[in-house]
Amino acid sequence: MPAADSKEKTNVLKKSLACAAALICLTALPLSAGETPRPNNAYLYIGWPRDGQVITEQPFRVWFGLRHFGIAPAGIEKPNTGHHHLIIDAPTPPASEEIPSDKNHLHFGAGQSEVMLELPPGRHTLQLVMGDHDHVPHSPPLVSKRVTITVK
Ligand SMILES: [Cu+2]
Repeated sequence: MPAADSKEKTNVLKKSLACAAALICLTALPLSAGETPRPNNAYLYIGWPRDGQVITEQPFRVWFGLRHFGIAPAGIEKPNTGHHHLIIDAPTPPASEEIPSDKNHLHFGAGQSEVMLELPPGRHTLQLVMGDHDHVPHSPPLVSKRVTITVK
């Protein structure tokens, strides 16, 4: 049985090496988020419209839901706070960079938690991202589920 025994030892060694390599890879990854921490139980969501909602009246109200986290105006550095960004018809912005400001990336730097929107007819996506005092997502990023709506 010595052959089987040594094969087993080799397998164990291979597994340990794989674990060590994985750990090194994880620690060698560049920062994938901003520098501002946030609690793990913080939760961001779009209260309305719901995913699949058909919008028949414009403008329509979009409201932002936030749990276990606070709102502070842009420029104010306070632990466990940030301000909302609404991403319209665009992918989730990079986690380590300042969120762009354009018609697809709306900033609510005064601490607003809702907005009246008017969009052209068709399908649209909405997603919320919290940003810190510098408009950079927190670590890890606090992002809502993306909802798809149809504007008639
Ligand atoms: Cu911002």
